[in-house]
Amino acid sequence: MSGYLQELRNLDVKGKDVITLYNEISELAMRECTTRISAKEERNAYYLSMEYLIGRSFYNNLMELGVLEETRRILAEKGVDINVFEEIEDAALGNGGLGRLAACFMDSAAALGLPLYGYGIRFRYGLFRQRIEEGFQKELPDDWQRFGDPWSIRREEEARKIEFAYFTALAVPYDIPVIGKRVNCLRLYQAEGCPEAEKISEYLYPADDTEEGKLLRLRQEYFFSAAAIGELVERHAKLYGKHFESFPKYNTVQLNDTHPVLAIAELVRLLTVKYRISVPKAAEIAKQTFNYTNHTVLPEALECWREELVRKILPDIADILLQLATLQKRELKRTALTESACSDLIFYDKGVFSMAKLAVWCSTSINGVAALHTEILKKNLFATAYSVYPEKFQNKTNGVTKRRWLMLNNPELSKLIDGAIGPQWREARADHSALKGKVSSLEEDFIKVKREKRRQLFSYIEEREGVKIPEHFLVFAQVKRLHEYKRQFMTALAILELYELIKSGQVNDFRPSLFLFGAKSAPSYTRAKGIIKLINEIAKLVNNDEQVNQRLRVVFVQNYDVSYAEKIVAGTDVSLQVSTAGLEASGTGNMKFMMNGAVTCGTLDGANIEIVEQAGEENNYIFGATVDEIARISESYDPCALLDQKPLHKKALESLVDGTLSDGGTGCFSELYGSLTEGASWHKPDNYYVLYDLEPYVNTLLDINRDSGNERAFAHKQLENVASSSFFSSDRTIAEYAEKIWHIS
Ligand code: 26Q
Repeated sequence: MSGYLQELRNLDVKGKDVITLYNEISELAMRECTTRISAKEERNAYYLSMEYLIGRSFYNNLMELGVLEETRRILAEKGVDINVFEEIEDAALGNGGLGRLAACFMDSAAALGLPLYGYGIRFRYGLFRQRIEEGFQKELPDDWQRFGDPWSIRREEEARKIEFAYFTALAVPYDIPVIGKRVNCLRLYQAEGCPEAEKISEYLYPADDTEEGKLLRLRQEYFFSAAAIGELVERHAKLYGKHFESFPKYNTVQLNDTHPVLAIAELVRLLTVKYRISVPKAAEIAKQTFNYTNHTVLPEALECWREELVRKILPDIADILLQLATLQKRELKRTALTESACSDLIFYDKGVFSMAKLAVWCSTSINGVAALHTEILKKNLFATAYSVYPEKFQNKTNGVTKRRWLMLNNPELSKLIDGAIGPQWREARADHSALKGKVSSLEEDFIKVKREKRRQLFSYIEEREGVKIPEHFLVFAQVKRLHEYKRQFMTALAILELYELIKSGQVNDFRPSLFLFGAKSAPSYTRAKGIIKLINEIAKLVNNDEQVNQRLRVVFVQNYDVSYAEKIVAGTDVSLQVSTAGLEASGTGNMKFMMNGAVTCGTLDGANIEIVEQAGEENNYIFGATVDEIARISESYDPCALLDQKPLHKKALESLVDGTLSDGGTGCFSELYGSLTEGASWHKPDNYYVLYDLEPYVNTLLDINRDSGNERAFAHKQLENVASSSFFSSDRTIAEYAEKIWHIS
């Protein structure tokens, strides 16, 4: 890196604007990376993902190259504050958890020196930029390349043709180096050639867990899956001739949810059509090549494609899928399975392909993303498949990269850890659990770090949102995509109740608390947008009430993204993870908060269960119905009866429709009201058990508020969480994938 530092020292900064400087420095660093991109190994793992929520590359890459501090110093000498680059770029080529996980995984594999190659789409526009106007979400295009894109290299010479009915798209790779012990490559394809082609990589799908815009989405899925598989097949033919039986020996492919499942059909298509291998043999090769990760059990997120639709734009793929379906049926006939078991397993039925079922049938390994989630897959979603091939099922509890989510975003806490146990914990795979024995002696120092991170967060919020929060406020944060199952609505109702309790004097010694929200809603998800408006109206009510606002505040930040998250997780005291039990596959925000020393206030769902296993229930706040309890009561649950018994709930909910809060004449608050009391054609009233868990939620928030009064004892709990968070490093997760699924080293 001495070349980079020398050139940086020589760099003339005079008269250059931030964007020019950003591009020039990034290019200097890039020169170092590209010369270090590692050659492929004999056996490689490939990660196919529709989404990569990378965030900002600049600081992260300089850190990974080991030159961040030196760059900061050299720039300071030239009169440039390195923080000025924070106004630039935040590549949001993903919606939420699934996309951010892919980015963490790429980082960890490089850090561990493992040959993992990512494939995806280089969307022209990422996830929309969000503005809040009059309390409502407004979506603006995210032109993330407007400052340039110095972190990727266009590889025109490696472009591939992807055939669709009526047109051919050119898939042009853009390679993004992923820096660690080795330099791996994330390859994103851009679609070019004709206007229809260009459309394919124009927009990231802004739907999280919902179905819409089918044709384009199908094109996107096939586009990058086919480009990636085409490349692997061609490379194999070059290196090993036409001996495709050995393909799985050299290639293992991880399907990040069902979005890239057409890769299975494409592999079979190439092997049968181009290399004249029989369908059963090709299917066998596919089965040994692919692995599938499931990220959600919500029925509306399980992708199905009508044959007719597939045929319209991908006729050859439709044929291959039908041949595979025939093969699967024949295969099942030869077993002793009952008819109902067989019909549970078949991926093609009544003219519809189920991508999850195809993935389950055609994969060596199937995994969930937290222990509870994997159990639910085995017991419910894929119960029949589990009874037939139990050996396919594995759990791989998610993780997050400690480089971005601790070392980079929280250097203050990282230094505290260095001081206590030495800096070895920073190495890939190393852990910091030695901190556990030292927690009691670190409380005072930790309180100072938290105070500083909170101050930084508040000053950033003031800059971005124009609201000032007094420094002593305790921070409760719920930041994640907006979805009914995540129950931001329940937090909103809980705040209304706390407001009432404080205002009426029923609760007196309430420590000043801020409820901080950040969330994007899918543009077409009307109810979720209503919840955003509701939170903003509650913020207005509470923050303007002089009687209460010295003890309670509510802020909804605009355009929550990776860079905002880096600041929020560091400055937060209490992490709100309150999904309906059984519905949050894992959660990874919960892990980032834990690593930065927030206690979890949450339900027994997803990875929360493992968080309290690691850090102790006494250091966290668990409440609410469990999966079993919900299963027991679901038939008899009557939210209206409950409302009649609970005047506090009734009052909170009534304020949506009694004139206390205004939805600007849109009717969205009475729609929200109705979702709890009446339901709709597609679900029961209070489908997510908001009212069921509300009372224990409010009580838990009051407990936390009381406990936080003992600052030392509360800091102790927070530090126990930091000390127990090593398990949630994605280095651990990736080491498990490498050993148990990919068999790479
Ligand atoms: C499906 C069909 C049609 C259109 C879109 C979709 C679609 C899009 C995005 C389905 C699912 C997603 C994203 C899912 C997701 O982000 N899941 C999250 O994955 C995280 C990483 O494993 C988990 O931590 C979260 O619990 C899970 O919600």
